[in-house]
Amino acid sequence: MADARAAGRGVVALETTIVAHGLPHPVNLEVAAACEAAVRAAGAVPATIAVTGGVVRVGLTPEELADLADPARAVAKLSARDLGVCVATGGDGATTVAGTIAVAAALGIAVMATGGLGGVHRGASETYDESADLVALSRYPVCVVASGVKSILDVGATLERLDTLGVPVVGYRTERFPGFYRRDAGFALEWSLGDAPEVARAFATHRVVSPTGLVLANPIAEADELDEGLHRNGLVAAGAAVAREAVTGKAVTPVMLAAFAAATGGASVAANRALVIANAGLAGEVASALAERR
Ligand code: PSU
Ligand code: MN
Repeated sequence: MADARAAGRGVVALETTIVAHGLPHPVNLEVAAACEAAVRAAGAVPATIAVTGGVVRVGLTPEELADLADPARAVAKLSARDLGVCVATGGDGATTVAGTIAVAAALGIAVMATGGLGGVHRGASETYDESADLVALSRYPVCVVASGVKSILDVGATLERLDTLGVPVVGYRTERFPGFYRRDAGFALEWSLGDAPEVARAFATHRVVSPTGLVLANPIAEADELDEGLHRNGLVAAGAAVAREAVTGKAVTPVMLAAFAAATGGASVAANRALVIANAGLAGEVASALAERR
């Protein structure tokens, strides 16, 4: 990564919770490699982040990535608050968006890519379940490219929280907030930008006037969208799985994603794969545009 900087190239942080906990094996490993390739194709350098043997790693070898992707390893899911203890105890773990941008910010990496952000869960007024991704975005000055928030969430409440937290939400070539597996979650956006240099300009100014990150909302390509009926079935199945398995905390999102995949015959996995690779490519373009400004 230091080499990339010296060469004036942009760097994109990539998370690993989607690899270890979000996608089934072996698609997860293939997607991790494809995301790195998409960043490189955009002229930037991928920095896939995880903790292995108590060391925060920025950039993983193919063997290390394969290890993280191996379901038998069942590595920890690391949010920003977990990093210190995981390192101190010599543990292994995959970083969420929150964990990844905490590390990225510490190293001066300005851009990251994910699939769908975490957010406010349905029923959060009872459970208080709101992803730490939101608070992390309010703390770390990183531009996060995502296809909106996961559609299993309370999207409206999540957008309200991002407003409160001072995190700008900007559509990429869209004025509608994306719905993860679908292009439109049913909410209008105030801001939309049309290319990576424009995003880089916006984020460069934002960083001067605000301590927060920025969400660049990139909708899934039309050809990759999940069928509307399948999406509805997936939502019902995901909600039912959480109730049936009585999961709480970190386990909620992985259980919902797995139930969604089962209910859609794997179609949600194909959509997730397509959108996260596209987001990595766009993040690479934004990182390259930011590097060009320096
Ligand atoms: N995007 C995906 N799949 C995922 C995630 C994002 O397409 O699995 C992960 C990210 O790491 C995100 C996490 O930070 O899900 C959210 O988990 P939680 O709701 O527990 O905060
Ligand atoms: Mn949660």
